[in-house]
Amino acid sequence: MFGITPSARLRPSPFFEATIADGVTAFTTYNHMLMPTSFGHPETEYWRLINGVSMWDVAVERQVQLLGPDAGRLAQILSSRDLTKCHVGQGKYVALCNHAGTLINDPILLKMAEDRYWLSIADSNIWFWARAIAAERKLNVVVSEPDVSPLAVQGPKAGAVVASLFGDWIHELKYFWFKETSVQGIPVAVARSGWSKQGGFELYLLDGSQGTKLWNLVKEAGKPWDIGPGNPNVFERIESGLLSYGGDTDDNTNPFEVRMGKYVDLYVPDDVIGIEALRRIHRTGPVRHQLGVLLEGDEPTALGFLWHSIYKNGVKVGDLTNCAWSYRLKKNIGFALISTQCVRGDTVDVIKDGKSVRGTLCELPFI
Ligand code: THG
Repeated sequence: MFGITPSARLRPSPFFEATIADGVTAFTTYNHMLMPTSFGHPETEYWRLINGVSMWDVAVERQVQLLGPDAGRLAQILSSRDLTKCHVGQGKYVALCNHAGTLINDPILLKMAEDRYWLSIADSNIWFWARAIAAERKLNVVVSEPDVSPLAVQGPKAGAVVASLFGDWIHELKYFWFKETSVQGIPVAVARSGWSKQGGFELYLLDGSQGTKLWNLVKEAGKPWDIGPGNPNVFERIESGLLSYGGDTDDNTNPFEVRMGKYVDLYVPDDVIGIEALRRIHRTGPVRHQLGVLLEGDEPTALGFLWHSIYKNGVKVGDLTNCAWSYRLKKNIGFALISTQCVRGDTVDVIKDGKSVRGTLCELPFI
């Protein structure tokens, strides 16, 4: 179709060569990197994740490292979730908000040491943000990007594959916890996490020169379970109700609107960015919320992943922020970011190119 011009602005993934060798057919951009989005067989890739095991280059989930005596303070100032009980070796899903309480990223925070944290970020520039806040608050902390690149192994058979490489102790890891170790001389942090609800692990490669080696080790170890390449799977994530920052959010979305209220601790100190706004929004109640939409029709639609307006009784009430064919429900499904006046069970119309598709609102997740 067309090529991509290499430049210093586009950081290569350590797994890039390996994914090319394995037949990647499409990429998206994320954090100034390329992420594989297809290996040419979307339905096979989906069922492999649901029934087997799939491996994904998610090096685009880049790490923002906070290092120094004030690293913990900065992590808390940036995050509206209480981190006082976060242990070394533990990860937590957190909401980063700006001063208006608007969501600006939804990373996994990893506490590497008392004075060292990583934010494993979604698609927005948090190095700028963290450095600016650290400087303004006069904190003793260095913000940088370490040489770290996650490789996800997801699906019901992921545990068997990862255990065959690292040992049975990986089954004892609790959700979002991790351990630093190595395999055949490749340093990695093994975490129980990943952007699917099928279970699995993320191997954070700690030496970018060994990407092809790690990819091929996992590929080889996974052969008995029929492992294959995949990517954060849009069909599964919509069925499972997983949020995509920047896909399902706009410049005005707060955590309460997108089911992240449980990660906002209103009692955190007043110096946490956005907490005063979040307390106010919590008091008055958000104006939108996130629901599922089950669309009429038994054929995959071409609604795609751009936002489409949602109407009820001829009045615009919200947006469809994604839409995909569910192979398990045999329906088109998507997320609505919609007025809190609209509730589960309501009938709505999604409008695209002047054509209207009927849908019913439901709670998330679908499955
Ligand atoms: N892995 C790593 N980094 C990441 C992602 C990842 N950074 C960006 C992006 N993904 C962060 N976003 C999410 C969104 C949802 C979840 C994880 C990362 C998730 N949510 C579960 C849910 O909503 O049901 C569980 C949340 C919980 O129990 O706390 O897993 O994938 N390294």
